[in-house]
Amino acid sequence: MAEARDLQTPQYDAVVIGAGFAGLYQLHCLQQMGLSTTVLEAGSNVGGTWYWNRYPGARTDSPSNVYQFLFSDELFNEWQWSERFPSQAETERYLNWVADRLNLRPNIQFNKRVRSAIWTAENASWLITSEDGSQVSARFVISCMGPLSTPVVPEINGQDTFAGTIVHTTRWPQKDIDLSGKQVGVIGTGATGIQVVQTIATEVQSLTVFQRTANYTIPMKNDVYTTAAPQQADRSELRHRTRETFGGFDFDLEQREWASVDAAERRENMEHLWAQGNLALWVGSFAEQLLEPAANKEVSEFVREKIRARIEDPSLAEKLLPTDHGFGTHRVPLETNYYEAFLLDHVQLIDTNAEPIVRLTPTGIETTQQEIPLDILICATGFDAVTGALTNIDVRGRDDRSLAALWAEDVRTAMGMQVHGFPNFFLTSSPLSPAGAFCNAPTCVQHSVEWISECIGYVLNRGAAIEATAEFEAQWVAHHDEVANTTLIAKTPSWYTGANVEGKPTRLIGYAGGVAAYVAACDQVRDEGYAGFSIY
Ligand code: NA7
Repeated sequence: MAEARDLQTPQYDAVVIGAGFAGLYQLHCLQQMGLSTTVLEAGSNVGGTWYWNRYPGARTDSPSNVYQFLFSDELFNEWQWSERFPSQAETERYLNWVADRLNLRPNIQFNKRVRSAIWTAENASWLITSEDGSQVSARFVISCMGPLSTPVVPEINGQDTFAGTIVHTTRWPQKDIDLSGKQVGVIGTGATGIQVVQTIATEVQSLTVFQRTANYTIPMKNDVYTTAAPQQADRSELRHRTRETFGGFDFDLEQREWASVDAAERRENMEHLWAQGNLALWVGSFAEQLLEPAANKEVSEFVREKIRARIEDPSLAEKLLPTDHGFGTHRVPLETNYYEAFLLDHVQLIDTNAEPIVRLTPTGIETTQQEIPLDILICATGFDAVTGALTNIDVRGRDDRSLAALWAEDVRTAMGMQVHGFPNFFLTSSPLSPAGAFCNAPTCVQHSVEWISECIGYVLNRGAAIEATAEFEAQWVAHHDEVANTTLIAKTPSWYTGANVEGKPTRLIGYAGGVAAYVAACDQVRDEGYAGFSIY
């Protein structure tokens, strides 16, 4: 039911939800435009993903040259990264520095977890209520809550009886958890679980890793930069370049056709990309790898061979080698000494398919074959990706329609920018855009924020509201599906397809046509006076 608006409710031109990469830049743009704007942030500081994910070993899998803001020469030139793949702490420091440098803090309200956002047609504005009962109203709302912010926490029998600590990686406490000498379990071997395992293995007394699906990985080549090294590159050229590629990085897909290159040369190419120590083998190689079974098989076998070479014990290798999906159909994590962790005597790997978890007991965890004493259970079990942050909020658009109810049936957006029926409500890192899943996040976030800001600027004196039409949304969904269905990713269950959350509708969550094609489509809509959107 709609919450009543108090006459004292502070009114803004715009409310931004979230103060991570997207929210900070969105606030900056709206401030520059002279719009009264407030940011509501659930955390006690800025940083978003890099505020919440402070688990051991958290770092970017994107290189710092592109994992940063590229809209400002000052920010680009004044910040010095210390590593090619910065840690959580450094990335969080960077975002705090940006917030100060751009004087954003006065317009950010912390410890405000939004509970509902209700559209009121009479005054064409949104009423936003936070968990603490406080309210603000605004003409425009921009959701900047990040694609991976709502954790999926497994329900394990007996968990209330467990005397130790259970923690999800994205809720790692600020004061840290002392793991030294502890008996630790980790559930999950995605990008997060891999970072945790490789980082804590030598510190803990015992480590038990519960793996449901083995992943393909690439060894991270993480250079340390000296303080003397300036940012290498022309900022505006890098900004331009990242928007012209498939994945929002500074490298792009191979231009040649897979079948036109002979096997020996393809092998050489894979070795070359492998040696880069980044995600280029995944989203900087032949497109056919993600589209055609034969090409995918070749690269999958190549990566398995690389992993196999590091594990002498054949039974361990068998467990750690992915065989039930193809390379790149799940997010490919970068790793550092991950496989070597399992060679330590106090580290054991449990395949939960062969040996399922039965229950937690006061002192540990019981599988079908053994009882394992535990002090701490770390859940690296992922997220209700891309939609979860919004469906956890009661968002009510025109005619009291509920976004959560709509998306429980069918996840639809108009180019990821809006949802039909939700006027003046904009999305970033959203479903059916590349930003949610298939993009180096800052590239897409900056593009979305700029598009949204321009759109708001356009609407300001032309009408009270802008809303994607049902026809345009249907067109985009059809185009999205057509592209998605050519990929092997859409045919493989993962968080990319919504398969990791029970009951979630199945649709490839990210736009698979590539960042360059997406940016061109958005530009075209803008250039045609926001064709596909109605202003009223
Ligand atoms: P992911 O990639 O969703 O990985 C979650 C992992 O947890 C994955 O291995 C899951 O296995 C596993 N999982 C989830 N629930 C269970 C239960 N109940 N039992 C056993 N194993 C389970 O999340 P991450 O946090 O690692 O990475 C998310 C993104 O963050 C990543 O893509 C980067 O962009 C950064 P499954 O594969 O479902 O069998």
